[in-house]
Amino acid sequence: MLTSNYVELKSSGVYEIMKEEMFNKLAEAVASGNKEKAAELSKQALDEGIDPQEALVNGLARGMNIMSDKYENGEAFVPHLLISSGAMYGGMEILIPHLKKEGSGRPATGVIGTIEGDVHDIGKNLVKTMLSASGFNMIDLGNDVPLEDFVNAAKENKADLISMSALMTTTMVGMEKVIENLQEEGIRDALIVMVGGAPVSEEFAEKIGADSTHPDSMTASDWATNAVKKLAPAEERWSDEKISVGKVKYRDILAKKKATSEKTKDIGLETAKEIMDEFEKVGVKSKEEMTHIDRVVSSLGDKKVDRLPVYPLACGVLRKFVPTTYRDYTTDPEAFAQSAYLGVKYMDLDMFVGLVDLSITSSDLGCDISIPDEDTPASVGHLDDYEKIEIPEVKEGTRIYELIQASKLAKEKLNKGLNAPFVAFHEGPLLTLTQLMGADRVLMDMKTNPDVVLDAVDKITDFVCDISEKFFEEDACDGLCIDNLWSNNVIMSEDDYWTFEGKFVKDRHVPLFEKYNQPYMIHSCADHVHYDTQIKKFGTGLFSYAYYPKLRHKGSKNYADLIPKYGDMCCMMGEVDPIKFIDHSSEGVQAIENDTEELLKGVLPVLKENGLQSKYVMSSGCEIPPGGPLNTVKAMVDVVKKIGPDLQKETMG
Ligand code: B12
Repeated sequence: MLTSNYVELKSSGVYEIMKEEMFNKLAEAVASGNKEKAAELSKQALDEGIDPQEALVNGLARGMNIMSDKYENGEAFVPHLLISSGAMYGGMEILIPHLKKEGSGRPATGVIGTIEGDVHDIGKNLVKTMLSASGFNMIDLGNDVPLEDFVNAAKENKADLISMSALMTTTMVGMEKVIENLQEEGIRDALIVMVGGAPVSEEFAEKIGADSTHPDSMTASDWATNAVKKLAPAEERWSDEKISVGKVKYRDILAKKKATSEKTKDIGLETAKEIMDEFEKVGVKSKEEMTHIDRVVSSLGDKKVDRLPVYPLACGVLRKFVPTTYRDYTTDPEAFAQSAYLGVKYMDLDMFVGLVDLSITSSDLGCDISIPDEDTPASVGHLDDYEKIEIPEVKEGTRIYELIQASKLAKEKLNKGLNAPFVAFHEGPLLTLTQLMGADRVLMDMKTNPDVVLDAVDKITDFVCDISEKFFEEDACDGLCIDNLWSNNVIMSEDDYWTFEGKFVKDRHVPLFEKYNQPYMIHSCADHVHYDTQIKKFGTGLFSYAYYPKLRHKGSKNYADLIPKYGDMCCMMGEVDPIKFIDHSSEGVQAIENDTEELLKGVLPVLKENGLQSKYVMSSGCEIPPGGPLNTVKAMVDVVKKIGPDLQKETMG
């Protein structure tokens, strides 16, 4: 009966209209993030005889594309995308078994993950969603994925695609190794390799032998969908014969590569040694008019200075002067304090910011942490239930207490030995919560379960306030800087930020700084920061920011925007690209020198035009990669010391 109705309907044209309506409803269910509706409509579509492939592509996936477009235009944010992706998967669960049954062929299979050493997975998850929306069967290996797992998963599943993400310059290199492993195994040509993440450029992708890279998840999935269509059938690509040919094909290339590759050397250690040797020979080159501490304090208050202060955010990388491992830097107060002391001494830095890693507070709240010997610790085992969050006392035995003691030691050493200020550092409430529960989960729960998230932020704000208070009570710092990472347009709207962190900070955290007569200091290395909230509403005294020129059209701001707008109330600190510090060649050093000079020459006149004289700290916008070299860091300091005093006099009189 039903079938005969459809035959009639199909021939009448009404069916086309009905189908179109169904696709619109499916798209709408996904775009509005309604999982139940998406599943219900998918069932209905099947009942009505609509081709599941069409329902997926023209309905569910279209909804996801609508949201992805909105995200790119700044009209939707990551929480919306995550909820829409949940709705899409809800519908897909219903449709997919029928796709297979109806013999629409084996769906293209993709292996996806974030590379070893890297826990950034928000972008990777979006790429996975868009590929799934395009019909790929995605095998998600998660984040911090051991390199061999990509190859093994590709083999096991006779994959058509490998999609790797890296958000850090230090982990990007892992992608090249995966490609080499594929070549070694003879399966490089059996699949397509796509790499991506903020630092990945087209040149880099080409250099490591990937097939492509794309700046966003939508273009990535469009490209991959077309690319897999051009592949030969899987049985052919994955045949023993092809694999043997593949092994031979890449043997010579790999042998050459191995022969020419530099011996693995510790560039941090080498450059530290060079700097120390030079220091022992000549000491600190120039005798300056002001002490570090006077210069920094004067700058914060816009008083007269001999030159602007300079502090590229070199934190963990300074351990190479001791030398000590990253593990010791994070767990042993002596090693931490000595790294700060020797770094400031040998590099003549104007201050030190005590950033250790971003998982200290979540660790004390019960999250499992991995602490590698030579890399930044990361939160790995999240809590399964918000209700389990219990606020510990800030006392001996907690990681944060250890950090307070380490900071106290570093402060004493810097103040007494070098006349330099020590700025302590810890995570803000929302960063603590995302590290504890997982970022995707919290961002999604903000929309689906806001009260639970608000309760958790509320509790954690108490903890964050206790920590700051302890820093002040124990006199463990000259200033305290808070990482308010999530306050930006890449992740959430200014309204959401205000609801889920801003008002807690304003009402409870900022007053504590006022009580101790301390300026509220913020670090956020994200792009498109919500500065009005972060600076105007909080009354912030120092803001350490990164600048992303490529994203200027989307609202990434530099000193020319920031000083006129916020210079009267807040000292800005940025913006030389931290990633550039990794290139220790003479060209790399030259690039840092040029960027520093350009920034200094740009900032000073803008300060002057705005009636200011010194309210800016020359810095790097984010942490200098801890596995990187130190000669580039030194280059930045030396330029400011060399040209800073004359420029200051010329401009300010
Ligand atoms: C959020 C964030 C975090 C969160 C991550 C939470 C999570 N679960 O992902 C947390 C707090 C955990 C974190 C930790 C750290 N971070 Co972080 N972090 C960021 C931040 C602010 C945003 C990243 C993000 O999610 N962007 C939004 C998503 C949607 O964009 P995306 O990832 O770029 O993805 C898009 C595209 O790139 C593309 N894409 C992504 N993958 C792929 C793959 C393929 C194949 C293709 C084609 C395309 C593609 O499509 C996506 C969607 O459109 C960036 C700054 C920035 N703006 O990038 C710093 C940043 C990445 N972090 C940085 C650093 C230094 C760290 C830490 C080392 C800090 C520390 N000292 O502890 C640790 C690293 C720990 C570790 N071992 O990994 C640096 C890295 C610098 C460097 N050396 O290269 C950055 C660049 C900040 C900076 N300016 O310096 N971080």
